Amino acid sequence: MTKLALITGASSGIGEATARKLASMGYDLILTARRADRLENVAAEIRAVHNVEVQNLIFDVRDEKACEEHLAQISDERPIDVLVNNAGLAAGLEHIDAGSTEDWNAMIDTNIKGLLYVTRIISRRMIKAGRGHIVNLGSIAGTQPYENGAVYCASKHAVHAISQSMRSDLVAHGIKVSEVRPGMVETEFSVVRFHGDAERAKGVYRGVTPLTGSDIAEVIGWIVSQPAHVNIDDVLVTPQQQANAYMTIRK
Ligand code: NDP
Ligand code: 8X3
Repeated sequence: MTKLALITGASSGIGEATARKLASMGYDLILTARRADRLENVAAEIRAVHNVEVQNLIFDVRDEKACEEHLAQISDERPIDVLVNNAGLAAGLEHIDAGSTEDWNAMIDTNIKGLLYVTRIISRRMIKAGRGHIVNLGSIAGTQPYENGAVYCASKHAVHAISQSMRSDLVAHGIKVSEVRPGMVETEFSVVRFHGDAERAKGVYRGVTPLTGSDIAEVIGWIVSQPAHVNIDDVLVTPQQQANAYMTIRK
């Protein structure tokens, strides 16, 4: 039977690339994001190239009720084989005293609470089915906190902790849990972090060949292709020029 994957935040970047990768592997897809037009374009392009079904759900993962209402639209008839908890953002890059509480709330509500809302609903379906695989998008920031990034780093530390606890919570139900933790990936991430300042965003990748969304999608494709008895718990992926969160060699 054709496998089914649900990917949050599939309207750009890593989520979009993962949608294309899993479609190329024959997965039917349920894609979520807030921007309906962007998600519709992604779905249309995937349908044109791959013989798979794509269902779009447009909602904000910060809204618990919206998560419940939209995810209830998924047919009960088919188990969800893979959930990729990818929707997330960084907002702002400054010392703690200069931080914006609006930015902090956006990161905490999306990266932590949104992931939890979606996971609670989908994990219940997976438990019923007795199988499934959850892949969380953590970050290098989830173990290596850096200056100016207190709340983003805290949110990804939370994803790291949640991933490890979930692994224990779900192991007896035959469900796999994996975390992928990238370093620098050039997507819309930095434009979003700098509130639309594309020039400043470009500077993040100056002199570096960063990872692409497709690089991370390849890793996710590999993780979900392992035999039933193999669980990839945690993968840290960085550009060759980025040794860690604190050391990047720019050419
Ligand atoms: P993008 O900004 O390109 O993509 C983010 C995706 O998340 C978009 O599809 C966006 O869709 C969705 N999203 C954001 N907020 C919400 C929300 N409230 N409700 C629903 N969907 C939302 O960034 P990336 O692809 O780089 O980021 C994907 C994940 O990877 C994030 O969790 C990020 O923290 C993580 N990551 C990124 C790294 C990087 O360097 N780029 C490195 C390490 C981790 P829409 O706006 O349409 O809702
Ligand atoms: C995104 C990577 O280094 O900007 O999670 O925090 S970094």
